[in-house]
Amino acid sequence: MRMIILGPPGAGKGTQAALIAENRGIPAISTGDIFRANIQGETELGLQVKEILASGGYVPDEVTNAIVRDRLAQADAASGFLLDGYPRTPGQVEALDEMLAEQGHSLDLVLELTVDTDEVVGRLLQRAQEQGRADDTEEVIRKRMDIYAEETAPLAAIYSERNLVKQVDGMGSVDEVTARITTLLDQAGT
Ligand code: B4P
Repeated sequence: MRMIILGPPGAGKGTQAALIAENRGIPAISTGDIFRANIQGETELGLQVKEILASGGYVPDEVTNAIVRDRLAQADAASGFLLDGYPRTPGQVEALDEMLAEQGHSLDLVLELTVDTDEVVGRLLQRAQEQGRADDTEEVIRKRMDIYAEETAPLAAIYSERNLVKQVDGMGSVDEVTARITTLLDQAGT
């Protein structure tokens, strides 16, 4: 199973990706987590992207695509994966298509989590209090939402044309959303 989870910042992508991946026995690959781990480890990549993440901007496609290419080449991703937070731009969609074609594979499903704007802002401000992530301030959240609307929201249309998108209501508790996704994946026979 090769899947993508799409949705605005705070929609629950990372939360649900971890749960689904564990349940289906595939790795959840989060570009955001990879960047944050590199920032924490003060690697060359971490130093390169630290300011970008803190400001809510997107890391350049060539950097992000190279990281995903390396990650998908690892053994645990050979029989399936769930990508969380990637692709985020049309250029990344194209790059992912190329990576999959080189491996002789294609995407099976795109899960799109839909959540009200007020709800996502509330969740991220809550996370700011709990975890103090550098990009969870009100100003940066607003910027991330704007960039998402401009750059990433249109990706759903690209994948819809390929009949890959399944929308899931992301409102409600984590367990309620997980139950909806599980039902959908079971129905899709995955
Ligand atoms: P991400 O790590 O992807 O951050 P995100 O969009 O905020 O989603 P996240 O997964 O963390 O939050 P979630 O919705 O699960 O990206 C961070 C940054 O990295 C980007 O801004 C960009 O700079 C860079 N980046 C990453 N990928 C990139 C790419 N492909 N190209 C370029 N740049 C890239 O959860 C949010 C909060 O809600 C959590 O606290 C969670 O506990 C809570 N929550 C989840 N579900 C809930 C529910 N049902 N009810 C209540 N709370 C819930």
